Amino acid sequence: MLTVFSPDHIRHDPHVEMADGKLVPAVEIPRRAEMVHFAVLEAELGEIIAPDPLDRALVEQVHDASYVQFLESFWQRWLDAGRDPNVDDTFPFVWPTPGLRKVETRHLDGLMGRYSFDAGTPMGSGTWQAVSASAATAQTAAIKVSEGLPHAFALCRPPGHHAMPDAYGGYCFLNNAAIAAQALRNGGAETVAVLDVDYHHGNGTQAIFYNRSDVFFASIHADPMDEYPYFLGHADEIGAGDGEGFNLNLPLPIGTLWPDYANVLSHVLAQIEAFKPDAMVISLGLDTFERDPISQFALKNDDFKTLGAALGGATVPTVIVFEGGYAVDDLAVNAVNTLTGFLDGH
Ligand code: OKP
Ligand code: ZN
Repeated sequence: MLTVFSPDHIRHDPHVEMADGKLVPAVEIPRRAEMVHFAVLEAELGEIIAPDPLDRALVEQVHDASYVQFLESFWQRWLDAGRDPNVDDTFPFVWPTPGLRKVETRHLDGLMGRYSFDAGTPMGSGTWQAVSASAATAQTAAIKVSEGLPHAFALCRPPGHHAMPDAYGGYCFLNNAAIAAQALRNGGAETVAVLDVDYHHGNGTQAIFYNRSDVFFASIHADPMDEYPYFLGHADEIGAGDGEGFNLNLPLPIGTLWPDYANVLSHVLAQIEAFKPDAMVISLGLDTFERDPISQFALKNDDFKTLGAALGGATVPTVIVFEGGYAVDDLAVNAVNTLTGFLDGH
């Protein structure tokens, strides 16, 4: 399997994040991608290439141009505002929640709130370089699949599935999976299915495609009544307008083990097959693992082989996009198990 990877991910190097109501050591760290990169090399899964430059017009098909501009210009604005140039991590703290206005303020604190939805997502001096490389990774993998490859692995970091049309959050800035799906559409696929198997609901991907019937979004995740992102990902969200019936959420309880997960997965895969997509994007989070430090499902190392084989059973051109997974010492084995399982099933 072709892997697309950029070493520029290290430019996003957070040290702390907001969790459990206080600042704690960051978990979305460069070592995550390094572990998966090393594993793909060791397992000799195939060629590893660097991404082509990011296509801004493609990004603006799934994100607001003003939001992308904010991300790109953030660090210069931080410096222009006279703020500490040596700080590793910056955080928003005020948001235009319903009833307040999404004003494009002159003040940076207003702008940071305008373009984010949580305080759990540190941004620093090199974040844009890493984020644009991550999005370019998804774009390049999708173009390779459009050009005829049966599958490709976009080793993205930072992840993307929480990123909204105009807001960052959940360690995500640009929505890599949505960019891959849109690139597949532009490359000739009339219909694309996005299957999100990250432990957390992919609220950003859902929001981006919620009113569209050309992209079917399906997600299996921890019940948002009990887990981040709380305010999206519930089972009654089925799409709207033209998109009604093209959004499927399968929330599962905390503690879910592989047998229950597998049942729901085969149901979702049948729904996707009925949609008859021309291409597929898999948002691959490895945080369903039993020892993930921020998650509470209980898949074991070997379960990822079975997961991969089930995902590979859908013989449609597929882009696999790396999302979450924070048990860094197990990321290598879980990634390789999933990818080799996928190849066996394909
Ligand atoms: C990103 B991805 C844990 C705080 C959790 C947000 C989690 C974002 C997950 N106490 N903060 O979907 O893996
Ligand atoms: Zn996750």
